[in-house]
Amino acid sequence: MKQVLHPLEYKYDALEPVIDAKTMEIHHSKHHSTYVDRLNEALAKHPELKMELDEMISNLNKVPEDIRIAVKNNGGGHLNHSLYWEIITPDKKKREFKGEVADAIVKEFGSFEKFKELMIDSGMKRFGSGWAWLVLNKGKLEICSTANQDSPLSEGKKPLLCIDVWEHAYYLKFMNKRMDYLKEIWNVINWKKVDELFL
Ligand code: MN3
Repeated sequence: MKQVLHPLEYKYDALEPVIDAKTMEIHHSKHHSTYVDRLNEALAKHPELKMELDEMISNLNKVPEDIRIAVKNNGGGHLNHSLYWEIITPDKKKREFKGEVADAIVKEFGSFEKFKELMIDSGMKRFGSGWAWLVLNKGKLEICSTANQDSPLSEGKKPLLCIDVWEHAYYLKFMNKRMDYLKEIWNVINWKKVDELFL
């Protein structure tokens, strides 16, 4: 099934000053767009495949071997970025840390501050490119990280929140300071969306 790059629900400069407009523009219109194009090139080789993308990423062994790596990398890239754009927002009302997921986070990790610390640590420890995640693993909240464009779905985990730690996500503004990006992104997290995914 042909995949589509959806436009963002906000303008490229809407997350300034936390994430700069140029980073957003290149990240979405070039990086994300390339994942979608490469994914479609791979899927075109198997028009008989009727699985949804998340189903494919959750069951990579069911994807034809000749396109499996392409689907893992580019399909993962498409899914991961689609979630990333949704869990950040310019809407201040949606940025409030509240809801059932907030209660569950405090219960699981002790406090919001402690949770952030663990997420930042997860992003900092990812060597090279990848993602830091808050996921549900068999109903339990868990922090983890993946390499490249790997998705927690491939490990049977449900993604709730993701932070892109590829350099392309932060380098123009934060340069080599991944830590500063990981500290600032909390100002634009869409907790309303994370709560919806949790429920
Ligand atoms: Mn990215």
